[in-house]
Amino acid sequence: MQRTTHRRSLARPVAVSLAAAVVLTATSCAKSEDDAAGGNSSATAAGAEQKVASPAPGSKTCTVEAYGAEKIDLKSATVGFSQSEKEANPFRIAETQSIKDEAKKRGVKLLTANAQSQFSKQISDVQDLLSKGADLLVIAPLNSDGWDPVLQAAAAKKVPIVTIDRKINATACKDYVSFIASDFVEQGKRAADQMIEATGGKGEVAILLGAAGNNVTTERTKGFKDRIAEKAPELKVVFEQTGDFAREKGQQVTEQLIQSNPNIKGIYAENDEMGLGAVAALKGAGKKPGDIKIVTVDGTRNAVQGIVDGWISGVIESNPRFGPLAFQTLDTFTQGEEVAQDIVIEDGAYTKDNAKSDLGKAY
Ligand code: GZL
Repeated sequence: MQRTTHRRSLARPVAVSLAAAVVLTATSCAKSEDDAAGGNSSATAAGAEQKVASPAPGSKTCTVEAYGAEKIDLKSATVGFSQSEKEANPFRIAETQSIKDEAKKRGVKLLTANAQSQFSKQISDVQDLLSKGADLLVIAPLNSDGWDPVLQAAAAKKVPIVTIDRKINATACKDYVSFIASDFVEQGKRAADQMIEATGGKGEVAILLGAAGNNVTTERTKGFKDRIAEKAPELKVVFEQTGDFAREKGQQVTEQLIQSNPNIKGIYAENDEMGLGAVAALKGAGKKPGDIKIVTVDGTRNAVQGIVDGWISGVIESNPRFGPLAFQTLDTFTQGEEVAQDIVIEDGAYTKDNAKSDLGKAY
């Protein structure tokens, strides 16, 4: 897998430079729906050593004193993990597994909850984790807004929060300690680079937008459009519609798309599940692999296999393996040391040149 370091640009002055990279071993991958249904056997991507993350340049830091919490021994603490979406999506399966694996490896007691893609349930899930005695929280938010009740409840109990994956609109080192995520704007830019290469930089393309109400959709869209404008002005985005990050909706929207826009040359799917839905729609319409160029984001096993099979041109990874990084951040913080408020997890990419050889690293 090609690994590239991309950074979110942060205007804030760096307080101190922190020890940066965290090198982890990707030791597991998720069973996707197809796998679970007895499709491809999902081998374990053993031993894929990879540099996974660094503090974003310019990131401020946070300490227990600044946050208003107490030093605790992580080993004797209870960590509550709130997952946002139902685990039909391999991204969510791999993300949750990564958290569970790291808690087990560290011997930390873990409580988990899954909001089944319902934001009101995620709010009550987190309240429930607090009532069950969570001393620390790791939250993978479904939405960026609406977190005030949870933030107030956690602050009242002096329970620090680390957010992973999507951003919540709140104050770092006050409402949450650190935000650990991919650089989604860069993912969009890299998807555009792959789309420009696949289409020759000319013609009509469509965007299958992610779900509304979170920064991932906004930033992946911004990165893609900015890059197209910068490098391939003759590539025109003529269609944008949400597929809600879901395979079935991605298929339905693509079925409409190829009826309304028969000249469409490329489809940018803002996650693999929608990209795989698009492949199903093209197959149903009698298209052949490569007739319409598909570029997606996540790095799931079935999407990378789609590159091998010729249906998908490229996949930008969105690394879901937050477990080691989230617990490292909690461990450092609860010992009273400084942690970065903004931590960027590194993402790889798959093309026809490495999809077959790197399939084992997909999740
Ligand atoms: C990205 C994550 C996105 C995945 C989708 O970090 O929030 O949500 O790309 C998932 O697969 O629905």
